[in-house]
Amino acid sequence: MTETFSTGEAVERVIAIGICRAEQDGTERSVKELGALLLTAGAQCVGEMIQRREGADPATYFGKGKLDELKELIAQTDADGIAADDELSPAQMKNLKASLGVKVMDRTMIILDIFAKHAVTAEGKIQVELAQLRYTAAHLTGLRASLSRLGGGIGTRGPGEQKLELDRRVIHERIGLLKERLKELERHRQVTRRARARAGSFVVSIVGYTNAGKSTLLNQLTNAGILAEDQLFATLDPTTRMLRLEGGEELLLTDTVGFIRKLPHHLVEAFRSTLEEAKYSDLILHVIDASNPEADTQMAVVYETLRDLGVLKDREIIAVFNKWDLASERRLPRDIHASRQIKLSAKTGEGIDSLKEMLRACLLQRRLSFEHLFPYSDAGAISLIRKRGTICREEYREDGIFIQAQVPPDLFGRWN
Ligand SMILES: Nc1nc2c(ncn2[C@@H]2O[C@H](COP(=O)(O)OP(=O)(O)OP(=O)(O)O)[C@@H](O)[C@H]2O)c(=O)[nH]1
Ligand SMILES: [Mg+2]
Repeated sequence: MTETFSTGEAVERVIAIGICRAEQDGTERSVKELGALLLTAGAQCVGEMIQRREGADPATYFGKGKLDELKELIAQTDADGIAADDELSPAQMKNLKASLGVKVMDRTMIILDIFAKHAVTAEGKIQVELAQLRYTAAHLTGLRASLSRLGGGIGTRGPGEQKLELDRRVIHERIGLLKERLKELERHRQVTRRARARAGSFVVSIVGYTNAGKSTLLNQLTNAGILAEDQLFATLDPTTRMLRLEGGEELLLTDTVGFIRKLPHHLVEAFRSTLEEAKYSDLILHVIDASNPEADTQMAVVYETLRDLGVLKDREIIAVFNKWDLASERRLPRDIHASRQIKLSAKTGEGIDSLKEMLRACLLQRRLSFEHLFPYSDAGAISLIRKRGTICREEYREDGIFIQAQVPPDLFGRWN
């Protein structure tokens, strides 16, 4: 993970806490991941604490005894705050603050904070702010009590470092306004999608767990120059680039926001149109960090999210086992949804050519054999076929130009 240097303000010292509800439920890893999220948000994770119990205490999250232990750890590590791995209720926030005397946060607040920091486009910023406002509206009493008097620092920053709004009336007005703006932007996105569909472009979406290497892969394939960093949620806004393959075929590749376990539902809602991008694609590249011991779980999280978004149905998927330069010794998990799989390193470029061949095979599979006699005056049609398909035979006959080609379905329909 990248080291974080603070500018001015002291780096907040936070303890990550979680509840283990059953043996091997992944809590330990999830709390570790929360530590990484804290680091990405600009804080320092100075300790971890997990309690085994059937469920969170509705009043205080941890049970009494564990809470005392936590108090001790706070004193020992000189922590400024705690972050729970589950979304806290307003009552839990209030009570924890009263009992511990430090800032109280949860996983959702940290993720929202990172999203706010990384949002670039107008749409991204609106989506984050909307998610944040909805979260705040649902936790208002808890947040008022649980944040420090000044109300600043991590977990409280909106896009553009704007401070968390805690006035209910202002929040609701703002939600209304942002929803309207977002609708407008979504309309634009639909227009772009329709234009792509009309142009018959072959559209490929890159999806995967955060930090799996999606942006690195798109950069490697298309020299896109997108920010790729050892950070969680480096990318929030969809970026689309064209890739021209060996045979001259073109396809559109889109890289977008990554997934994580417990992705806050307010974020999923606000980012729905961005996350759903994959719904409008012909093919999905599922990028997996094969070097991560958690690859199995991460893969399951990705599929769960895709299913929730209604993306999985009838979609062709290639499993891209990335970071192969670090993982060649590892046993690969099985991606049961993928029809093809490939191992590569987006960083070194090893295996990229094979992926391009695979993409080409998928694209050509969608093509249909086509024969037609074009009048000499219709040179435009032939150049279109050359651009979008592959011409296998071209004969200049007395009555016109005879073409035999492999073409995408929409061109096939045009002259048949
Ligand atoms: N060793 C190695 N590192 C890689 C490889 N691919 C990506 N990385 C590194 O993994 C980190 C994350 O890469 P990104 O491309 O930003 O990942 P992402 O999936 O776009 O992440 P988010 O946008 O945060 O969801 C970066 O530090 C990359 O340099 C690879 O094949 N091998
Ligand atoms: Mg990225």
